[in-house]
Amino acid sequence: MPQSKQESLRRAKGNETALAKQKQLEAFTHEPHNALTTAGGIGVADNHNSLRAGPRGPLLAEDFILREKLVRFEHERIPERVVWARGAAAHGYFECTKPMVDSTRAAFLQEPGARTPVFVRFSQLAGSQGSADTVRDVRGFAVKFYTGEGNWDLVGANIPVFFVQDAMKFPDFVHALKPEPHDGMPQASSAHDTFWDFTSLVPESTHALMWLMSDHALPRSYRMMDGFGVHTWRVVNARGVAHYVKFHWKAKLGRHALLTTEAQRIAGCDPDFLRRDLRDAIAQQCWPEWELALQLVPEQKAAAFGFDILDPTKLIPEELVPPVVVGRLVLNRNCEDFFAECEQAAFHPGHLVPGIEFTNDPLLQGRVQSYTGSQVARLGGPNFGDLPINRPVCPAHAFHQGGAHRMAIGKGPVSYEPNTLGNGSEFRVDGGCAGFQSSTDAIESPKTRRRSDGFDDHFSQAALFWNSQGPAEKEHIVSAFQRELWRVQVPAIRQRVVDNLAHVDSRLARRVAEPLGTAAPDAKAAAGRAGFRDARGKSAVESSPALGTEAQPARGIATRRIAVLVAPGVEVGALRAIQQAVQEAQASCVLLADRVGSVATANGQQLAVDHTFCTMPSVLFDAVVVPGGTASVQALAQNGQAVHFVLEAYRHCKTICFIGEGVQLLERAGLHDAAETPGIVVGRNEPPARAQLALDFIAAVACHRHWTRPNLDTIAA
Ligand code: HDE
Repeated sequence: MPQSKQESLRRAKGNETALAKQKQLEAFTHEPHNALTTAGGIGVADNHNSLRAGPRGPLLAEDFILREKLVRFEHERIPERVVWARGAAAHGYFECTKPMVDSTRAAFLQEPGARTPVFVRFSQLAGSQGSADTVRDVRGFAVKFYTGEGNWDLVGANIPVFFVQDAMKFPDFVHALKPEPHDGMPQASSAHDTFWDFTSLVPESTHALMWLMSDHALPRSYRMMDGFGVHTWRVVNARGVAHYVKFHWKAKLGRHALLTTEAQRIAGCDPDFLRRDLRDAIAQQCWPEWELALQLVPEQKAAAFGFDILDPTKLIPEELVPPVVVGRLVLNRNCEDFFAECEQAAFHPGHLVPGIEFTNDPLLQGRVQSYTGSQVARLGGPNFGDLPINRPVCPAHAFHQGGAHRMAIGKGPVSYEPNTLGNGSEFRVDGGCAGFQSSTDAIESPKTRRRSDGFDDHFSQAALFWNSQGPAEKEHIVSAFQRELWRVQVPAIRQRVVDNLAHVDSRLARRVAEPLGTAAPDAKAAAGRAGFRDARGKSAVESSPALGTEAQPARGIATRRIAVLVAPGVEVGALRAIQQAVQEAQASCVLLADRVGSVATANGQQLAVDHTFCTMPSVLFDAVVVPGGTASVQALAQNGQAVHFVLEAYRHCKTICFIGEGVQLLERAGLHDAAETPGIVVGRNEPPARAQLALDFIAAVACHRHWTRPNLDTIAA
């Protein structure tokens, strides 16, 4: 194919985001022209000038068109969610792949191939709606299944455990996490005194804190994180046989994380990084996908674990109960109206379908009480279930009546049950499988505010988590604790955190303590803790690879973004081979120069430039290519931003490919010995070497990061 044609193809395909945006705009502009009206449909003759008494006179009170416009404008905002306020959402479907007849009578899990529409909202726990996406935080993972038996909401998170065991402590936890009330700071951050004050006094939070300080709290993409139902739920089959169950979402693209410094810089240069990533991937038809896997535990076997299965600060190691994949979740449609869909979506752990039930987890039971109140406050009344995004796909016949913003228009005089006037009673008295029925558990216990003894061990699973991390992940955890605690002003709080960590691992506690100016923790405190113990006190699991991110197999490079640094005189031979390989692998190359437009290649053709180094720094990319061409490389070497780009990508352990003379940029950056370093791919421009170079590059990018790079702390970036 001639180069110019290739180039125009690349231009057309390369900037897929712009293309998707353009398509969207075209769709709007092709809609039939609608004349402007008021909300009541009255035509607006002039939308530029208010009605006034003479050209210089006061505005007239009779201008109902102006009044309507201003009143609607004043009321555009609704309260944001108390927690998980910042989010992004998409539509898709859930497909059952394994019939679960033996475990649950939920209709959507009976037939392989059966599809259920879903709406998924990802979110940040701590930040306000206008905060940045990439802060260190737990991510919400809320899925609304619009099943034929009504809506089921699985309102989970990207970590499998929570910070508190009892609903009574949730408001305290959130108050401690959110900005301090006297000065409203800090936004979207746990690095402050009140958070660590509270959590250091509540040791049950230790396990979740380990997750929060780990790579799981800085996902590279919503598409590259797992999800969890967190609580133990219960599934019940048609014969009434129940199993405890933990729900897991397993990301098809694997679990991948950002580095702290990278995430902080992205928060400044693209605060919408995660929501943009989700939207772009769906627009490009690289549909995000997860497997739904269930850990099923027969009720009578739960006692053997050595911890209470109702405790939401505990997980069930996959080594003890392997998850069974029962279906897949695919997101294939972006929201069209962020407010009407993402903001008005009202999730509720109490939206259950027959065959799925609560357990007595005291955090879960509190949630069931709380969510409706939240939705009423946020959405302005009890009729939020009638909003298009919340409506079930099956018919709903409740005898509710009235209330603010009633959307359904009732028929006839009957809004009560039983009745004879409205065609009889709708509710099911037959005990058949159509309606929701709670299992008939016998409850006979004295009232108490005591938790069960199985809730007492706060450290064994935190130790299991620590033992399951790879070397780089452990370093990230140590550094995250240090960074958070450096922001804590009161030394006694720092000391308490360190002392608690000694119960997890004495080396971890010592490492965290070193640069904090606190006393070393008591080494004896952590003695004997490794993994957790079963009911007989024996150590059951020492380490569990499923809890880390490092040990996963590489899963291709689909949707990864690769920066190509160019300047006039760039040699494009081998670059074309890489671009083609990248495109075939469903990833994309973005060409960056010191200005947008185009640059002349070494053979005199024009090469389109997508962005500048200045507006799109290296943190927004997964890997970098520096093509050859003497003049191009010399120009890049003179450009501080280009040199910094390479240094920063190196520091963040990303794959960097230097072609031909491009390698001089490596030397200019002071990385003389780097050619032998993991993830640095150096190749020649000549045709025989090109195909291999492209293959080596793709394989290196698929590793996500090359954590074993030496002396990273000496890199000036
Ligand atoms: Fe929530 N939670 N929560 N929660 N939660 C809300 O509902 C609450 C808990 C979670 O994308 C609120 O509409 C209490 C655990 C997610 O719209 C609110 C308790 C987990 C979302 C509320 C919990 C969650 C919410 C805020 C303790 C991890 C966002 C506004 C008893 C599994 C869903 C709203 C979305 C939303 C209360 C515990 C996850 C305030 C009282 C544990 C992902 O009602």
